[in-house]
Amino acid sequence: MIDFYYLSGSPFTWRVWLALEHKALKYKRIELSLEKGDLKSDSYLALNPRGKVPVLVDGDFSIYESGVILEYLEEKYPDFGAHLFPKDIQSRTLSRRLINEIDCYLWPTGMRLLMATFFTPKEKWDEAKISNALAGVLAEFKRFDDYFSHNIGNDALTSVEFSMFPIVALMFRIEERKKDLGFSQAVNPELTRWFTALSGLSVFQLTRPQHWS
Ligand SMILES: N[C@@H](CCC(=O)N[C@@H](CS)C(=O)NCC(=O)O)C(=O)O
Repeated sequence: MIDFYYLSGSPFTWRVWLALEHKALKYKRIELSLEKGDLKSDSYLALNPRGKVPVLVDGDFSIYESGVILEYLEEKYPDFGAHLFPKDIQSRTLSRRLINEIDCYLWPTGMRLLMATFFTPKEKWDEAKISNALAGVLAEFKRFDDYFSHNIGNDALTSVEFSMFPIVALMFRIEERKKDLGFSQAVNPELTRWFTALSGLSVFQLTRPQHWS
């Protein structure tokens, strides 16, 4: 049995949940709470000394870092459910590059925008800081124009979609809270088309953070 340590709303845990579902694996989802300090408890730090989610425990093997977890699931369970990476070596390598770009470049810009909005009380919002963070997010998303234009977003789900979707969802969620953010007007319409198409699929609906509804 696989134990999957999860935090609602975390894009890195969301991608692993999507992958577990996509591969139709049996797993137990263990929900952690930041407020209760679950991530910094001794027992959790023994699984991940960085005190971050996600962690996957598969029998006697425990692993953290979501991108590596996706690779592990694909290699350990090649014949379960659907594949998480394309078979062809060039497509697979390009997928890994995209995931690296998401983690190293896109996510840090998204995190800055989250910090300036979601994690700052409304009365302390600094509009200059927010628009600066938004500019960073938009510049990064622009680099993925080609991806959004060529990904039809329904029958070729891979780890790239599972890594990108939670971040895009978070950006739209910020805009729900700050209606004049201007994210949806500024991004490539192909991104919105892609997001709408994926949002309609059952795997994304099933895994949507419960506290978001
Ligand atoms: N590179 C890590 C990032 C994990 C990460 O940053 N997780 C965040 C949630 S999105 C976390 O656990 N934050 C809690 C903390 O830092 O205390 C991965 O891909 O798993």
